[in-house]
Amino acid sequence: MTHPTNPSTPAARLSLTNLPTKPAVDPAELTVGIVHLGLGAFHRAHQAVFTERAAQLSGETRWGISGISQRSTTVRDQLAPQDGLYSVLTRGTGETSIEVIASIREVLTAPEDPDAVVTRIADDKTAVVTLTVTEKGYRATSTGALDLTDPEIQADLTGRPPRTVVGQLAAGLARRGGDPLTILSCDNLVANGPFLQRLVHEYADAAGLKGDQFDAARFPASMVDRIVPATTDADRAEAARLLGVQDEAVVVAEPFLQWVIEDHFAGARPAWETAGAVLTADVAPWEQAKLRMLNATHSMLAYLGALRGYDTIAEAVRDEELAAAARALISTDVIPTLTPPDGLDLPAYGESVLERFANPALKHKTTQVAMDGSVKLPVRLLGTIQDRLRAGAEPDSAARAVAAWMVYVARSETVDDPQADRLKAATANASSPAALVDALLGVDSVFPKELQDDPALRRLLTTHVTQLSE
Ligand code: CS2
Repeated sequence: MTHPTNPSTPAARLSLTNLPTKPAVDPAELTVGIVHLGLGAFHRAHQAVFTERAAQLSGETRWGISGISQRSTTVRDQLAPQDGLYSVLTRGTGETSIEVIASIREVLTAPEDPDAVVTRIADDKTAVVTLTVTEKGYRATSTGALDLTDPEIQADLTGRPPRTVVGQLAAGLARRGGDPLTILSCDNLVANGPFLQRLVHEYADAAGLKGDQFDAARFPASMVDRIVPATTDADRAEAARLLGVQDEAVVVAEPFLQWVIEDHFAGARPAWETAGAVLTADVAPWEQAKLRMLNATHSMLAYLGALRGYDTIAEAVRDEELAAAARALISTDVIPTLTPPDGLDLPAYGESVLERFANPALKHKTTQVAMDGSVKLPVRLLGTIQDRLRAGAEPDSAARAVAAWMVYVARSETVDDPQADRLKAATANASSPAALVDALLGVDSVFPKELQDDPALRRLLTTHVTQLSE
């Protein structure tokens, strides 16, 4: 281990030859059996950790991960000089801990090497592809069909080496000759497995790709949970202090870690249950509870918090009025729409979520959670609103969350959202609360017709937008 003698000398980088603490598995023994699309911080703090623990506990060495960065070369540039090694800095109410993770054994950058990505997916030794590509990475319409108007989808369909996730998966399946593949979505979407299956099949139809591999592939659903804020310079400095070497790829996470996976695999899989994952026949109740309680209140606190000038979610949830708004959303609007999964006490779950948000050691920015609202709201809030309206109830709290998004979109100079241009164009001339509600409710790639036409929802939104604009 090398320690810098002078603060201006950069510390040596974490790598196989510069390992301050031994990872739980010997990286030299691991071979690639998993391809992961979307090598962001979340994957590194979640599935990669479960996979490493499962390898350690089961003794299996075939589940190293080939991680694919979908857009920039940043993560590759961070991980490649470190032989794929990085650390997870766990920040809870107690002491911060750090652990080096070795399960990522290869890093590819899709734009630079699109064919290598397809080859990896097609490889006989790859049994599972996992994905964290965020809501917008799926390129679906609001009704869950493949968006054939998307320019990247159109470009992939011309036959270039694919750049979209759906194109990569379809090309990989078409080229594959070995055992059938399991494709496991780990994004915050409703029924993420079947959702992805439909997109891949629609893409294959449009591209004229066929073969047994498409029918034999399995797309289990899964619910993932861990709060992973963007890494800051302060986190990198703390990791360097704790490790004694520089880790450019460190990720920060809360102690909480959960994965519920539908037990619906085409072939072999890592023994993730040994690492605490729950394999079950039905993920839907878990996923609904998590999306509608955790992610919905997260988004609500992000918008209401940002409007009040709070920098982090922890600050927002410490504001009594905002905490009360989140509690009202959970108890009045969300819980009545849920079927509790096995043994889950929903009110207690709701409280535990707010407690996690309040973790002061996590500097999770309201603006980070506020991103991509046009694709998050439908999943997190609009289903709840629809269910409550159908039951004859007035979803006042959920409408407040949507109204907060509307005011946030109108007030922000630039909106970080795949539909930013559309949203900004819609709101450009909205000079009153009612006009703002009309303008955004009219965006049919966000709101289904049933909600656009609902007078009660329009009224609730207008009341809240008026209050929030004052
Ligand atoms: C957050 C999620 O950024 C967001 O929109 O709501 O990333 C959230 O932190 C995770 O889903 C927690 O599991």
